[in-house]
Amino acid sequence: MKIDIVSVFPEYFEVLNLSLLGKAQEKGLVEVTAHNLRDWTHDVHHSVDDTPVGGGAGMVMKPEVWSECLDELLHLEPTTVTCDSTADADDTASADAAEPAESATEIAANADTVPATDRPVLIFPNPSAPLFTQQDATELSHADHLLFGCGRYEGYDARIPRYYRAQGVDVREYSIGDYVLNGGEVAVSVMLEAITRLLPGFMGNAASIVEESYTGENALLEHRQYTKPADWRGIKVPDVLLSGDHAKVDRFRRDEALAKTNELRPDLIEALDCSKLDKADRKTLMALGWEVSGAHPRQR
Ligand code: 6GU
Repeated sequence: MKIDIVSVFPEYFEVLNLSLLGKAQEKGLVEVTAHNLRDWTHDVHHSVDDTPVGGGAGMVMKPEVWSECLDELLHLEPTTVTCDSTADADDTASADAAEPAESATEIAANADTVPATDRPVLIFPNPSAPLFTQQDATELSHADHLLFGCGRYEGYDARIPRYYRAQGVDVREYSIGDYVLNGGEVAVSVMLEAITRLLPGFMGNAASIVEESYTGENALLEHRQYTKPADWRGIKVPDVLLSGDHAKVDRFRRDEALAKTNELRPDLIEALDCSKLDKADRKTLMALGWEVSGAHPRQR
């Protein structure tokens, strides 16, 4: 997998040479290059941002600098988009009012499909975008080329993702959570770690991925884990885990995962597919106050 990152702080990504991702680079599983956006500027100040059109606080990253950079990294020739630029281009109040809905659809285009392996995926971290999930990480782990564009300041010109989408690039915008960061760098390192650890050969133990939280169709929070000693400072490991009865251990862990998810993330219980629950799952969920006769569990 080839990974390009564009940022005004490329040094930030030296952290990626450490630990498992560093090893994966040595093994040739991934090739990460961090570029400095300012290398594509032509003015003496190497400026990458400008004041927001329409007024307001902060600065917005300029489309021209980004496009020179992205065209080069994506091997695209500059063109002019003629297709549906009308939604953005005129001054009438009605068209302006219609515009947010349109951009929302464009952002929601994230949700669509598995990336074609031969097509680069261009990813912009954006606190006002859909949340990045384990499913996105899994999808993106199948791509051959990821290109991350880190915005700073108040963000980047909204025409940048639109333009590249119009060029046929698989463009995605993601937020990593409901809080505000100063820029996309931290978000990119979070997404990259989630994506690259799924690459075949990245982790020693592939089974440990399968059993993780948020993985698979019926995602639950993971059960608690213990190691030896069986009694530590007066706190005992649950007896059943010492029993050697694998079926009982599995059931205990599954019930604990259901109970923990019920307590901390009931939204994940509501998303379960009831047809994939076994009899014991249903019994446990019913005891926790869920109705399990429909397509998805419902709180009683
Ligand atoms: Cl992707 N970017 C920034 N700047 N802040 C965020 C974020 C992204 N996700 C959550 N907060």
